[in-house]
Amino acid sequence: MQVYLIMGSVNCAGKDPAALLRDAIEGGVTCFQFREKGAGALTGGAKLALAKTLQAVCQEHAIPFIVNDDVDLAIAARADGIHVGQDDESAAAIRALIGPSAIVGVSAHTVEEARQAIADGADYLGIGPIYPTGSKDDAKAPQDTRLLLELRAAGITAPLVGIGGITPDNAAAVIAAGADGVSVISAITHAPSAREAAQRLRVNR
Ligand code: 3NM
Repeated sequence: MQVYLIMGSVNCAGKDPAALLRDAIEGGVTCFQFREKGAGALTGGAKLALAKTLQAVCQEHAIPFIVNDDVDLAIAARADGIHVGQDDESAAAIRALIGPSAIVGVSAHTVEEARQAIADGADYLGIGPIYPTGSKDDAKAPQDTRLLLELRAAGITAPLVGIGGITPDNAAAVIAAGADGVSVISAITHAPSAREAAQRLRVNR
């Protein structure tokens, strides 16, 4: 999860999601999360069809395909994993549904939430928003790298992925604060070249 791309059709601004994903992986994306949310998001069969298309691209390149929130979709598509927030079921409950070998990621906003998610068996934690983001309507206040530093100072060794407003220019600060990887939507999906943006994230982190 060094360079972790999150994307759904609404993030692609008219570009073909599969082509964008392929470009980004060729640039250096190491993990993908399908997050089909927001105004105009696909539902039902169309959502499953896009999931399968993007999963095939991930499989061609041997990177994990992770589904955001939707446990039924993750099971139906046989995804490699699922990422959930604090309002969803616990990592333990999700793992019981999706299977023992699945990757389970949890968003955490405090040290307590992080400890609980790890106790529940989360494989990694998403920490954010680090910087202001325009990609999530209900994002919390940005906290810069403060929580990453706090988590590491508290002795938490679980894999941490920073999220929110991360770009090739600030990715190194996120890693320096203790993150194992950077997770982005717009830095790649809105870039003139997804491949170049992914390359720069990979090199600069
Ligand atoms: N989750 P961008 S911030 C999906 O804080 C998501 O948990 C966040 O998009 C969190 O890279 C966010 O364009 C959006 O800022 C990240």
